[in-house]
Amino acid sequence: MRVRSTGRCRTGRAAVQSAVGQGAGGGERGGGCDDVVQTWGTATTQVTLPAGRQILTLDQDSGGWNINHLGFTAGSGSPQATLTASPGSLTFADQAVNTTSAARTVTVASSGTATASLAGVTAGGDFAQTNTCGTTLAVGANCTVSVTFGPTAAGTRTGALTLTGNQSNSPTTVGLSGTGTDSAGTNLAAGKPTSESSHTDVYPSSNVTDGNQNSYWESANNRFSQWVQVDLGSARSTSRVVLQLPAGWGARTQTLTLGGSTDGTTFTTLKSSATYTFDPSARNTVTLTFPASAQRYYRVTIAANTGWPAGQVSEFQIWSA
Ligand SMILES: [Ca+2]
Repeated sequence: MRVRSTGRCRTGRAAVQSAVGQGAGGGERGGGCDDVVQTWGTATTQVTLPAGRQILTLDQDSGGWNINHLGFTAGSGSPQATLTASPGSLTFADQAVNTTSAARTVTVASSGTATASLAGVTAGGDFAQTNTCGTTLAVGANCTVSVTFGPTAAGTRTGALTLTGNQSNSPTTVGLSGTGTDSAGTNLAAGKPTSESSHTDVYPSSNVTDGNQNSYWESANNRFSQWVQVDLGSARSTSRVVLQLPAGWGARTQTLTLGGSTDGTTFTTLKSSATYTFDPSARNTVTLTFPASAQRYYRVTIAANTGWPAGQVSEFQIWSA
């Protein structure tokens, strides 16, 4: 800025000065200082202003000062839009498959130094959204996004809320996750520890609770009968067990029994020995139902297999209902 003295006729100082020199504006004579050549002083300083409207106050030390020109130039950091979403991630409560949760709210704040222009707000995966954001968000303004979770399948479901626009941190994202639960209950065996009478090669019993239909347990070959079991950790009442083999395998039958135990030693027969067909047309899935019974250990004992000389199970599901 340039300042001119009208009072005591000397080169001025501004409260924000950082450097004062004889200015390019040259000298002149002014009122009250007839005998003194007044001198333009050019004070240049640099301050960083926070976002929003600011008030600049010039403080004279004595006398009076005229301001001939006050100029502003953009600093090295030009105004930028920034969006801040809170919370930064959302985890929904368990939700039955094909139902929709109550909405959870994400607050989006325009926290930069320029107005944010929104090009799109989307929720991916099994999530949906509505919002109050409009197409622009002034500095300091907020809007809300309401997110719902509608799992289309059981298990962990993930997605993201994505806001695209001119903000420097575009896309602004919020991680979304939730667990879809089967409308017919919960697979209590998922991820639970297992044990076995034997296994061959790289096919341990842990494969039967890993949630992957393609990974399987296979017992030692040519040594029937063989068993595989799941430990639920505590006695849980169930009435349905689902056994699977990899969906692409050829059809076969296995002759098996299902036992339950509360101590891992004494087993009660839940399903007597019978021959079950694993058929790729039915996704190689066999369902065993039995009167509800509270057991901690569930064991399948296989006495015969027409497809391979060993017991084979890829998923051992124990359903709560
Ligand atoms: Ca598996």
